Amino acid sequence: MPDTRPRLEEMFRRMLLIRRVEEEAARAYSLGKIGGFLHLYIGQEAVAVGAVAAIEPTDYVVTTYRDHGLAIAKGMSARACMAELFGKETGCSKGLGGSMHLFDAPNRFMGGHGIVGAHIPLAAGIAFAAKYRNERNVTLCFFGEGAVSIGAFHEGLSLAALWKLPIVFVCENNEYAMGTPLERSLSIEDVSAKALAYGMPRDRLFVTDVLDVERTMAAAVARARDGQPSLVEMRTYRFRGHSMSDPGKYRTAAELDKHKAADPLTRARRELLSLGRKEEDLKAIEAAVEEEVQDAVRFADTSPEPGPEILEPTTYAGPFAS
Ligand SMILES: Cc1ncc(C[n+]2csc(CCOP(=O)(O)OP(=O)(O)O)c2C)c(N)n1
Repeated sequence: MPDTRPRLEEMFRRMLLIRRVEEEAARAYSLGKIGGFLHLYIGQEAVAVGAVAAIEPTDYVVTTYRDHGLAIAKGMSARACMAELFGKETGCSKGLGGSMHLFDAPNRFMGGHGIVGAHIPLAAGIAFAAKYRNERNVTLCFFGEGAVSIGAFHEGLSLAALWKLPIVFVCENNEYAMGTPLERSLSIEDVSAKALAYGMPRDRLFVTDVLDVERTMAAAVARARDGQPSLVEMRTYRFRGHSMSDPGKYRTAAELDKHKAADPLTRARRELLSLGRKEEDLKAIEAAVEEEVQDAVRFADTSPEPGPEILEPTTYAGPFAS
């Protein structure tokens, strides 16, 4: 049996980094340092970290406005993420995109998209380009269960199946689309069944263990690399409201507590202890993550805002007259 401890330890670190970035973002938002919308990923970290562990750095990720976790999992620094949330020039999108429009081309993180479902055909296009150029890259496309009733979802899956595109569609089913529970927006509870209409392989996981996410995704990624797209449903749960303006009154405290008790982040910590990692080793990881997050907040806070000089180069392709 391979030793899973180093892998799980790194996944724990990444999940914790995302969790702490999100918690600090919530704090900064309430202090008025972040404007606009802020959709937190707290509770869903295992999906991003497990899925990205199953791909190569040259593979692509595309997602929704709930994008901080996947951006960081794909390699964006906490600094670049936090500075973008603060609207600063040092952010990944020079402070012009904000929370919903994180973008990191060098790490092949292709957004951050605000219109529900609209990025699904874009992701199919990225996968088409990779196939057309004979690259072996796979695209992972993430969306919520609220997107699967949108026409663009069906257009994207239909063409991906027809053209055998190297893509995995990942539905992060967190049980609510804003305040609308699953059973009031979908006629079937098993989202993965939508793949049947396109003759596409499907898989479904109730996410409790980040290593299970990696295994499930690894199988789908291997298929995608051979030109067989899949639909994978990750049943997960968000611990916060839809966005910062949502107090989440449509669900009970008991429901929330039940899901928090099954938090994949605390499970990974427990698992590491049971595999023989020492409490002080985990505390050292936690301290290092804390330093990284506090550094990101300081960096974001002290960075300058973008000035008018970036308008032209960010609006038009060069060359520019001096
Ligand atoms: C086409 C479109 N319709 C409505 C909205 C407003 N809206 C933003 S998020 C959201 C809910 C989406 O829920 P889901 O797809 O389950 O993703 P989650 O937010 O749970 O991650 C809606 C209706 C939008 N952004 N785009």
